[in-house]
Amino acid sequence: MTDTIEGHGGDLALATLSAYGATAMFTLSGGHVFPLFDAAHKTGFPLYDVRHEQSAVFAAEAVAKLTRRPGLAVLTAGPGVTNGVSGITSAFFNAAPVLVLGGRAPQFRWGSGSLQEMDHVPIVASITKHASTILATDDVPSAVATALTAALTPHRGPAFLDLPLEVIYGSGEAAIPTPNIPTIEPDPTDVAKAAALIAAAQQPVIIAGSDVYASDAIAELREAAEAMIVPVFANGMGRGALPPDHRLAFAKARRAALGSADVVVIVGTPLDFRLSFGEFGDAQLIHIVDGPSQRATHITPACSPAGDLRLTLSQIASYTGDRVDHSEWVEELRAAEDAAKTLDAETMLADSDPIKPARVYGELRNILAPDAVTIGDGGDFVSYAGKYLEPATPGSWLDPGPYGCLGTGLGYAMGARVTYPDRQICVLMGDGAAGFSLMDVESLVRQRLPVVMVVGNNGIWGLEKHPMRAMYGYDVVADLQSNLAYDKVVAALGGAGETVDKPGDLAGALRRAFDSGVPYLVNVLTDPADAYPRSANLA
Ligand SMILES: Cc1ncc(C[n+]2csc(CCOP(=O)(O)OP(=O)(O)O)c2C)c(N)n1
Ligand SMILES: [Mg+2]
Repeated sequence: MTDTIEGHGGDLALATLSAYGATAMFTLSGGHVFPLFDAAHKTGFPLYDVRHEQSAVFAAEAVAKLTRRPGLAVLTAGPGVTNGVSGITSAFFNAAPVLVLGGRAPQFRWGSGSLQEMDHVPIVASITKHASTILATDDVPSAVATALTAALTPHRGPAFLDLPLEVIYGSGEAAIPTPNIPTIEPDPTDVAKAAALIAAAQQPVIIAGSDVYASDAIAELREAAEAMIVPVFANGMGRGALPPDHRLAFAKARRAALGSADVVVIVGTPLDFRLSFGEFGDAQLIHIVDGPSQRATHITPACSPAGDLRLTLSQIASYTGDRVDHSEWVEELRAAEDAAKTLDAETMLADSDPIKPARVYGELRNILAPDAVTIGDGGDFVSYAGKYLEPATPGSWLDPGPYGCLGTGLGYAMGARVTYPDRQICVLMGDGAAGFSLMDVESLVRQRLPVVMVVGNNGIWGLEKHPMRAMYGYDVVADLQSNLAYDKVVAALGGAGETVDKPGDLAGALRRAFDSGVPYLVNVLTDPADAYPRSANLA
């Protein structure tokens, strides 16, 4: 415990959040939460506002994912909180340590019909690691510390607290707790078994996911892969874990690798639909997770060490037993990887009319810096981004993850820009997805947060239209207006942009976008007939 401090509920909450490493507050105004604004205003704590509460939570989620520190969203009572529900769920699926503080109607006359009087806690209970109401101002620091500890303890996730009007406006006095986030030690027997299986494998593969970055275990992942000579693929925030030119870094040869692997090691990501639910033929499966709650229940791996990923991976790296030399396997996969890359390089040059999404990424790759943060929000257009962009820095790729919520784009962009004032921030949006958050360009312009938006404008909800046609032979409710000038929407909101309909004009437009220093939208008219080749859509 540190010194006792005095103040209103907002002061006590923010002082605790600062002690736990929070660095920015995202919000949309409401009288129920003014004391939190007052606390920020008095202390110079960075405060950003948005045009829809879901963007505030998405921004907090981006900060949490990028920085591994608490993201903070403050939502006013009732509709403020309910508008944030998709964002909270997204943080839950993505294990992002976000604290959402809600305003709340006064407790002392609960039931009398105060404005926006509703109990938020049951609504968010199933999508948070902790949700409760603070009933006394003196309790604010300990309650915030409890919620943040839950959020920051692996497996991470969001927490929710609401503060009744008299609690947030009332005065109190309490000590600010010292952060103490527990480390979960993996069972050494599980880790030894995993290491022995990898060492004895003929053709092992590692797939590393977001929790490797969230656990700050990138260096340990590399040490383990190098010590065992195992090819590494990555998804989510794990992308870029190994530099693209590393001998063991792979992206394209995944199908070949999983098709003939005898041991598959999945680290820091669930065995969900993105990883064929953990079913890899006859291969033995090792699932390394950051806490027991993440062990799969639908499949039984050969072993599943659960605990701090740094400890698990460094223990695997220091395995002292005999091991098979996997160099030949790595070289075989390298040949498959190179062949796939050559094919992709040709596709990315496509000089077609209308423009193919692949060409957009072919041009973007030449302009993005190695540490650029790229954000995907959309359907097919973003699937192509996943395929063609190669993040070179871990923690620089933000996708919506397994919750797949459209509309994260500008919230994530705000969080990324606030986190990295000097990096390129590039949001890739479908034209459908853009509709969910484009009004927040106004928030970005007003608060001087420049980002580049690239819209793949095919005039359809592509990822739904093509599958529906394939299923029924027709489609409904899958069209948008063609050739809309989304760049002019951005210009009207104080930013800038341009429309591109010829592949040869892409490079110039993208350069102007990054040079502009304002929110800038490159509206690329892409081919509506182009469908991302995918094998499964829903399950
Ligand atoms: C909030 C939300 N609503 C609906 C969906 C279902 N959905 C998934 S992809 C998609 C189409 C996206 O269209 P667009 O952003 O234009 O990208 P495109 O596929 O055309 O490239 C839809 C509607 C979703 N994932 N999230
Ligand atoms: Mg579209």
